[in-house]
Amino acid sequence: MSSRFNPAEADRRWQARWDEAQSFRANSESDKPKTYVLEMFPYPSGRIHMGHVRNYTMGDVIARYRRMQGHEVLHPMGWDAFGMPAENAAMERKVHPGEWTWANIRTMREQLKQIGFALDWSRELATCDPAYYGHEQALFLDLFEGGLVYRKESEVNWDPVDMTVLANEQVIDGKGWRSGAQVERRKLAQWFLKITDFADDLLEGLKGLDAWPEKVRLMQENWIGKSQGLQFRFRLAEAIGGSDSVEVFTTRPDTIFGASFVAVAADHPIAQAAGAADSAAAAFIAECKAGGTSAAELETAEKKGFRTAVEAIHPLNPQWRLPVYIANFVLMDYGTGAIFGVPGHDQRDFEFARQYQLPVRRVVAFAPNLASEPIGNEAENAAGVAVNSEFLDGLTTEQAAAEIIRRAESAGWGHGTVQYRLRDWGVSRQRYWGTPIPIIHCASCGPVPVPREQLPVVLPDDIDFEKPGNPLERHPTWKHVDCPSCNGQATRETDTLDTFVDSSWYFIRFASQPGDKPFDRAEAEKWLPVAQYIGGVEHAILHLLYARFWTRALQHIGRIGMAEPFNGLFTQGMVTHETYRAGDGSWLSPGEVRKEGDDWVHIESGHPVTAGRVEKMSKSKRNTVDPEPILAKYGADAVRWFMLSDSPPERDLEWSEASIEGAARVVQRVWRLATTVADGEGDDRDLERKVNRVVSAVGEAIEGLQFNKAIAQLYELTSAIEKAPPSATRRPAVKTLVLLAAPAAPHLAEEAWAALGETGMIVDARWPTFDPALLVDDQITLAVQINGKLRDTLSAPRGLDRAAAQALALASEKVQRQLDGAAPRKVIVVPDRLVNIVA
Ligand code: ANZ
Ligand code: ZN
Repeated sequence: MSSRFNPAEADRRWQARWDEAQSFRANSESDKPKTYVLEMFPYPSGRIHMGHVRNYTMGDVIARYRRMQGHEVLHPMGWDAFGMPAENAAMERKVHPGEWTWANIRTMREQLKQIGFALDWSRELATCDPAYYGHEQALFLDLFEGGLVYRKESEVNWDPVDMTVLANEQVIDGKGWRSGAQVERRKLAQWFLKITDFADDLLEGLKGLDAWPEKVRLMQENWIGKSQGLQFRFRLAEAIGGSDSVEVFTTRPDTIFGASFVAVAADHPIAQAAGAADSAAAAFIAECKAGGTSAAELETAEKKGFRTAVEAIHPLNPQWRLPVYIANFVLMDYGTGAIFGVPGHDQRDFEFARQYQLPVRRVVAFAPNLASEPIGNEAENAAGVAVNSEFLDGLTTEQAAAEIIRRAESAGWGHGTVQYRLRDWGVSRQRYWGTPIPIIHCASCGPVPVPREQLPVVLPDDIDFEKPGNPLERHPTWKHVDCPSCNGQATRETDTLDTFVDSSWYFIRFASQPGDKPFDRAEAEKWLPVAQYIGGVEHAILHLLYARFWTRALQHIGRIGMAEPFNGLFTQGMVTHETYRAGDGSWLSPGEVRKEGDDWVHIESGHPVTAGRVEKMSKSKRNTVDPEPILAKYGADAVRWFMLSDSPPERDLEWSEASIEGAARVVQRVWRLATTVADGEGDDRDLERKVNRVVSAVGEAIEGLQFNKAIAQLYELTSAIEKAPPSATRRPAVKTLVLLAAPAAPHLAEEAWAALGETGMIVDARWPTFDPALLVDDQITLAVQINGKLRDTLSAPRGLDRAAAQALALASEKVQRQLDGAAPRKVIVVPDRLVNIVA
């Protein structure tokens, strides 16, 4: 028996054994309880990074733990394989996006396999595979037929150099993130999914997701952004462009007596009419259109407006006239695209009023007697009581709002409404590397779905990235087809689907993958919802919301019987590393620097290096550590162990080679125990109790996703066994230790299991059980107080009688020092808990 565990050899051997035995193949027909464990599938960017390793190790521990508990576990892996980086690579390196992507998948698959994850590779999928995206096209058509897909002109961020639409996040300071060109707003016909139909349901559903982080639920809630308010009309003193009134939406009807102006969005019909009549108005509208469309951008931009010639009439006082502006901070697609401005109580309106010398009136105060307090340097948006507001005076903000809504409804000038910030999901992308939208445009028939038997609509391979824009659009033949409906000449839709569509249903396809349809409902429902989903918090909003929507949409059209796809969600922290900079400010990688004494130097040049903040590993700061050489040096189990041990999983984990070395040493210690444990005589009750407690604690920690605590328990048990004298208890204790370590360090566990003479693989062994009765400790902690103040804590045997407890407490050095020779007046004993000395 070799004295050292040799991961390089053992890892490969056990991975091959699991493969041969198909240990992790999930059987949908099994009658065991089913558990679906899923980590967010990776984008095949090139190589596995430490973030992946951490994420997948956590999921793997749960999967292996449940398996040992006798569950049938589905733990699949695949590739979120469409998207921009592949096209960028194509442009920069002249390699086909598909070739680049598949090569990355091959590399990363091999890397993942080296870590020994308990994955069902037979279910592997890649979203760029026609065998996947063809089914996605079918689902798109199902939703289309179900009335959940529509086409509409909408404003987009247009990059005139790259000739493409940019997402809001790709617009930086009004410029395209790649080209640096000034972004324009353009109207483009695009496909939308009706996520807003489900806005309230998506919001309500959050309440039931109690195994989700509170912060993620809150982020989704804010994103959906439900506001209760009032929608009402201002009559206009004179008509403009055929309208004699303007409809506004407000969440603060209580402030109606504080109105100083009315403002409409640049795209509002009233603005358009003003622009048609007045070139200065038209110029202002054009100015509004330059720059991004994101709400954040509008929020921070300088508030600007153009005063039109029309005036609005206050609904509660016909003598009261308000100027009507076109304003850059009013959005066309929120509410009604028009507002009334209350500078005293809304910051945007406040800034606007400052700019254009409009009145700033107080209509809300903390208390009625503060009615004449002027508004200071900022709007006061907090609730309070209405002041300077006629019949509303003295009512709370909530009461005043209700009163205005009541009056508006009874007088017929407005009605209470609910608004959502959530917009329908625009899924059209003017890109090549995505799922082609399965629609054909015909001049006489309009948009026609591609007939099902013609699916998948496959991307053409012969494309060129020499010119900017969408290669599908300029491909010589691909888009030219006959109309399925009238046989006339028609063209394919050349937009592809947002890659978030690909990730909105992959978890269903993992659960069931028939060849002839996206999934089999009955089979999918055997696995779903996912019991535990793990991924980065950067997906807290979009991906998770889209996946929840997609599942609801499928439920709506009768394709699946559930609304929520992910029962438990966990968002793990990041893997971080110190950053290093050379004298010229350029970033240096950890491999290029060395510590000399207290200073860092550049290995090659010997120049001094500045060590900077500990930050998320990223290519741009060059502070990444490639998992592969680390795996080669220390083996999979040490890396897995480290990933779990050093921080709570929701917190950042700072990379440290010293910790990896520590983990590698524990692996060897467990190995040594397994290979050298000698049988002794007699039972070791202490060790028995320790083992029992650790079994309970490790299970509890894994269930609570507190992996670092589970690992800490394993450390403790290892030490306890090492220190224990020879007995008949040691060998079973080692066996239990190995079982408990199996989810975290599976290769070591298999090897040790065999060394202990067990037959069969540990992956097929059962998780140890514990005796709750033995959890009760024989030692208790006794608190000792003097006059009610804690002075000492003492360890004492359970069940000590009062006299003995009193004696023990009085013998305490700290107590004696406090009493300073004085005799206690009285001693109160609460058995097994407390001794209070009255001095
Ligand atoms: C008057 C008012 C007074 C407002 C006040 C706020 C404070 P939330 O709560 O986010 O839904 N608003 C309405 N439609 C808008 C649009 N299309 N573009 C920009 N702003 C718009 O925001 C609702 C509030 O945002 C509305 O309530 C309206 O301003 C403004 F003390 O009306 B409020
Ligand atoms: Zn036609």
